[in-house]
Order: sequence, then C-alpha cells, then structure tokens
Amino acid sequence: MSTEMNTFKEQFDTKGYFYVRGVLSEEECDLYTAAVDNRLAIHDKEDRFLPDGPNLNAEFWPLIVHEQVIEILRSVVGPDLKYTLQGDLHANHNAHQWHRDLAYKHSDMPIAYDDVETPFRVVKICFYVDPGEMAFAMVPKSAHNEMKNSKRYFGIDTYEDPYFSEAGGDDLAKADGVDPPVLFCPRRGDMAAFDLRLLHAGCFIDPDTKLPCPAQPQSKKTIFFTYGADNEWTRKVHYFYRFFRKDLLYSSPAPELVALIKQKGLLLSGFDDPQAQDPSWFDDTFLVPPYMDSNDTPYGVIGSAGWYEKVAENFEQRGHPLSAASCLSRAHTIVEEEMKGIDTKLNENEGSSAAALRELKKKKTQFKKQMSTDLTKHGDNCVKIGWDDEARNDFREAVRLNPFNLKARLKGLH
Ligand SMILES: O=C(O)CCC(=O)C(=O)O
Repeated sequence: MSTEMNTFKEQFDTKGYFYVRGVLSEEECDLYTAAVDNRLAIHDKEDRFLPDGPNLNAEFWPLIVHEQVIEILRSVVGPDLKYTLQGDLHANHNAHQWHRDLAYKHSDMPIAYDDVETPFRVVKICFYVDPGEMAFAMVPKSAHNEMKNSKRYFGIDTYEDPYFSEAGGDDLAKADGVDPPVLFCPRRGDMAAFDLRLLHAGCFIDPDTKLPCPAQPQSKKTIFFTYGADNEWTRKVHYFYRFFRKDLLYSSPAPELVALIKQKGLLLSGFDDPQAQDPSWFDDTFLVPPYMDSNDTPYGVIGSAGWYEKVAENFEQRGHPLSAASCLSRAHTIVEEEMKGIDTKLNENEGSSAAALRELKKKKTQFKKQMSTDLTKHGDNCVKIGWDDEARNDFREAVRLNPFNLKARLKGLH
C-alpha cells in the first residue's frame, strides 16, 4: 500500500473522513457536469437532486467503477469493498445543517458505533465535478462518538454554529469528545469521502472571513455514491435505500449495471435477498424522514422543510403527484413550526439578531405561499389523474397533515 493510501486509511479510521485532490480530469468534470445538468434539467441555478440518478443513467456508470477511486476505497475499507447502490445527483444543493446520513432512532449515538464483531465500514464519496465555491464541513470523530451533546449539532446550521463563529469552539468540541469542525474546500475534480455516520454539511464560505455564511450555490454539481465492506451492515445500508426509503424511490438496478459491478467485484453478497425487504427492523432502528415525528428530534435536519420539498419534487418528476402532495404538506407543517419558533424569538426581542430573524421570517412566509400554490397544483393533479384506493389514502393523509384549503377537494372522495 502506498504512503498516500496509508494516510487515507489512517485518517478514515481515526477521524471518519478523508479527501483526494484531482481524482477526476478536467474532461471528466466537463462531461459529468453536462450530464448532471441534462439529467436534472438545469437551465440556470435550480436547486435539484435525484436519488438513484447515477444508477438509472448509464453515462454515470464509469464513475461507479472508477478504477483509481475503487483502488483507494479498497485500501481504506478493505479488499471486500462493495457498491451499496446508493447514488445521487445534486445540482446547486447545499445541505447546510449538520446531519448524519444514517442515524439511530432511539438515542444520539451513531448506529453500530461500537459493533466490533461486524464493524460498520461504510463510506460515502462525493465527486465535485463543479464545487461552485462551496465547502464541505465535517466534525472529525463524530462517527465513533456517542455525542451526549448532539443537540448542539443536529439541525444546527453551519452558519450559526458556535464551533465556527465563537472563540472557544475548540473547547466546546473537546467537551463533546470530538475535534473541532473542519472545512474541506474542494477544487474541480476533487473527492470527499466520509463515514456514513459522520456529522457533516455542505456550506458556502465567505471569502473574507473564511467561515460558513448563507448563500445559494450558483453552479455547484456533485455526485454521491456509497460503498462498504461485504458485511451485514453494508447489506443493511443497501436494503435501506433500495427497499425501505420509499421516499427516495430507488428501483431495482438494470441487469447491465448489475453485470458491470459484478464484473468489477463490487456486487454485494445477498444483494437480491427478498427476506431483506421486511421493513420492521429498519423502521425500529433507523431514523428516516417520513416516519419521523417531532419526538424523534434532535435530528431535525433530516426532516427539514427543504428536504420534503426536494423529495416532493422527486416524486413529481417520476409521476407520483400524490406522494408529492403528502411531502409538501409535511414540509408546510415544519415551516409552520419553525415560524412559531421565530415569532417567539422575535417577541423576546433579541436585540441585534432581530433583523436577521425578521429576514428569515419573510423568507419563510414566501416559502409558505409558494408551498400553498404547489400543493394546490398537486391537488389538482390528483383530481386529474383519477383515484385508486392507495391514492385516496395518500391524499387524505396529505390533507390531514396540511391545513390548506384542500378539504373542498376531498368531497369528491366520499
Ligand atoms: O450539500 C452538500 O454538499 C452536502 C450534501 C449532503 O450532506 C448529503 O447529501 O448528505
């Protein structure tokens, strides 16, 4: 193993992440930027993402089996590296609140953080085909740490995080048993790799302060994939995305893709096991957006309004307006809750931060209006496409969750 590979492995084992500069050429970046734009119908600066996107479109398959990357990942995870089939395309997307991609439902600890018999060795990679002035923020060691104070992180915006913005951030981190957050500032063609349980976020970096600050990405294009050792945890991650995360709409992979990953030695054993489709274990164990209720927080970010809005778009793109309506309604409820919190803060008249809060409130109000319009549109679609029982229930649920004027539309259902 080369010294460089040793460093990647050591960094991953101790801190939970590593990054590789210049793993893609300029030509590859051009090619994949155009492919993301094309697949996500990006004409300007739209914020979109598409789970399963790289699997569904063969032009991304060379990235899944990229030789140099696979060699690096094998050196880090082990020779039994497999592709989980989790993959997604992001355009101008910026998940700027701290979150884990896999979290345990019943406590703050990261899933399987202490399983030594079957170690959790699952790594997610991100190709920056266009970084668009964005950075990737990570909390080193958070993948292995029970994080008793995780409420300080989950759902906390990197822009407001005292770890970045206040003197003494180092001490805060030390008290939590992690290292202070780090910012990786990618260049075109770079790759970030991180343990699926690591606290992380995407964020814009203020060129003057060099700290995260709010801004909408202008050109960012990223492509994500997840790999893992050929063991039970990796299988669970695979099943989780393929069979359990209904909101992400993963489909069974094309036989040609299965043949390719098999040929490259990346096909997970037990990959097609129908037994694994039973969702109860997943439901009981993992924290996921559609099954989350407010008591399950502090993982608030996972169920953020923006997330539901994106998921709704995803459903819409694939011709599921009813599920889209349900997601939008959930997004609306979350916005309402957030707005109540903002009102409370405004009432408390928090001095200089009041202006910022007011600005936020304005933004949320606009968002709410937009959501109302969207939901009405989805409601109309529902009526247009006709109803089956599942669709009726879905829409009923959307209406139950949502206070918009959709009740009138329900009349047609009885
Ligand atoms: O917005 C980003 O760059 C990070 C995306 C991310 O954290 C995720 O997809 O889990």
